[in-house]
Amino acid sequence: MTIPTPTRNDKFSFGLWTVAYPGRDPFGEPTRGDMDPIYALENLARLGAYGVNFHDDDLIPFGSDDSTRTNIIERWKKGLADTGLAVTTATTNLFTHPVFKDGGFTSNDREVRRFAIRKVMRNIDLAAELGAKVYVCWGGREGAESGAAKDVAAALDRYREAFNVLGEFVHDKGYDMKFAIEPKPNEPRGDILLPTIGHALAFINTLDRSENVGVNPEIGHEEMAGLNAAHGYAQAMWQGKLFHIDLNGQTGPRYDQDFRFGAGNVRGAFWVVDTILAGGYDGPVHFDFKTPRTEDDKGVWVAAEAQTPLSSSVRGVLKSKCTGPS
Ligand SMILES: [Mn+2]
Repeated sequence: MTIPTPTRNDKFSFGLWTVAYPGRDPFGEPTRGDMDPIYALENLARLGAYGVNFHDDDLIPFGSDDSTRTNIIERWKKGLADTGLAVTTATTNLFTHPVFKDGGFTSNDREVRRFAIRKVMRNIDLAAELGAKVYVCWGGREGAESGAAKDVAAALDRYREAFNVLGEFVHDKGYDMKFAIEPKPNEPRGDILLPTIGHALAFINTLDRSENVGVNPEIGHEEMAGLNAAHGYAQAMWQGKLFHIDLNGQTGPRYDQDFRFGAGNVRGAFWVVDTILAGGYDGPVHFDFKTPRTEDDKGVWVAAEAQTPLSSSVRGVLKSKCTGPS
């Protein structure tokens, strides 16, 4: 079987953080230097990628002054124009800075909750300007390690309030943009709120503008909880809520491995591709993985390139066999 060469029509997209990841892990310092974001764009375009996405702080270091921010954004826009890459989604880093140690939207500190919402709004404005149609929200710090550290009902009230405020914001601004919640069961918190696709779907039903909020499931996050990722994707589609996808690899219930797509549970990966194609998903085919801790960026591009064949091949198989519910 010939391995297809990726083209823009395949709609492959990559997080800026996936290739610019310097190889830091909880026990080890970075193994590579920082990567220039424009260099990342050029290489992704060379590999046949369609789009890219980013956390605010991936592009603009936290605390940058306004003129620095403007200069970075102008350079980024030029890089996008030169490479032809689309900005498919954007998201907010509400987890790295110590101010978010107890979460953003659900922090027990009101000042932190307000700051988190403001940080998201600022990046939504940029995302809209760059043409992103989906805004991803991963609540990585919205949780606790101790049973008494967070009143879950109060935290969910606050989580809902944040989405209601942001939903009004997007509506008032007239942006053509939807939200996609990314569930995860744990890590970096001991337990994270909205831990699975099912929890997120139930929560979304309580929002004022629920029609504008869906999910962005990550294969590895579902498999960390021992769940069948394809079944979760299928239910999200069945409810009209699969707004974006994060493809990667995971070997069963353990830490969040973020392997390249196709590594780990390859049969599970096959069934995810089958499910989303049979269900008619036509959004970006997005990879959210961590490249291995190689000593330079050569290995980064090998890993980036290595995951497109599975989704391309399955797509080809499905096209020829015409599968799916009839
Ligand atoms: Mn992950």
